[in-house]
Amino acid sequence: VLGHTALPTGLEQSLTAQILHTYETRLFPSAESIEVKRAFIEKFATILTIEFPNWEIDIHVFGSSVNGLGTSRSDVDICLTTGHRELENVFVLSKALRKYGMRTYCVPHARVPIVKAWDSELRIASDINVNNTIALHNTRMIQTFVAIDARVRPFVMAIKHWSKCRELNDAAFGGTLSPYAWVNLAINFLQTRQPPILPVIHPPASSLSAKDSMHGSELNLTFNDDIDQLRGFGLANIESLGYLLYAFFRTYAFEFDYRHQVVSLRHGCFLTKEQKGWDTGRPSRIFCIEEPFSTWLNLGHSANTTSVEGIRQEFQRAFIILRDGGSYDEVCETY
Ligand code: 3AT
Ligand code: MG
Repeated sequence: VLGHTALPTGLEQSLTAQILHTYETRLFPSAESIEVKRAFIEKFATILTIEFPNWEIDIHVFGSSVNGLGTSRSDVDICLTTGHRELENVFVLSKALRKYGMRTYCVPHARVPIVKAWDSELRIASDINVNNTIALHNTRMIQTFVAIDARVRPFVMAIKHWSKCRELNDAAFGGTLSPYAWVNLAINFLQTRQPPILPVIHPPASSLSAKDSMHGSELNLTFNDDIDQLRGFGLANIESLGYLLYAFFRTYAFEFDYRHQVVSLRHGCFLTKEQKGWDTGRPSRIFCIEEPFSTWLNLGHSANTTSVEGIRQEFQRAFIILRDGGSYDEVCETY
């Protein structure tokens, strides 16, 4: 009963306008913030040349400051590549940054060890890893999706913003989902519209099973990144941003089968937990979102049964507010 009511045309148009207004006035990064990020990267590069004068170190910026989904307040995600593996010890980099007044915090034992740095002069935060290049590929993948259809950027940013306002985007400490996991849900949703707004850009898989893909051959990092060919793919679909957001909440409030399904951007559909060998009842496999390249990783691993129930209630809350004519601002009300 709750699930299938359409949004009246007036509400849909008004919601679309509200999303675009928030996007243009609060989410789209300001020119100053882009300049601050540029200045930070320049300063960071200078520090590296002074502190490690004879080492060849390349700086790659990834994540939301380059994938088109960042706000003025987003941090700068940096990956350093170097043959000097001493630098993979995050404390070495941390010590160097501290000499220049940056506050740092090391996370050495994570799957991807990082230094978290805060530059109090430029007032900007940065996460830095060394020689972990995998995220450079998914950043390029997101850039590709963003370039295909004009709705992608405001739609995904509207979801990221809502998840942040409702405190649903803290995988490390909140037991919810990372911003990257939310981006995967949003893109997969646009792939599963009828007709689709976004295409599948990864090559067809030989095996879906998590076990096989992990122990199989090399990680397949290729995908179709021919933006000129892909642009305009979604034009046969004329759904508005307002409708899409409403339908997104409805899908995850009432339609997605959390017990059995897996969100897969790689395949542009929902897989089953059984297909992936994820039907083991493990507490890290309640909400299943397949990482598009490292397909054995569940991006929803941080959410347990209780937090998935909480996230689901948030989807229902958002859906009900919109169905009853409430605004996007109301949906994003902070605690
Ligand atoms: P903010 O705008 O900073 O909130 P973001 O899009 O930069 O969000 P994250 O901070 O979650 O996203 O992560 C930064 C990038 O790191 C995004 C993605 O390229 C990569 N990344 C994050 N989590 C994973 C993961 N589990 N596997 C692979 N890549 C990841
Ligand atoms: Mg980031």
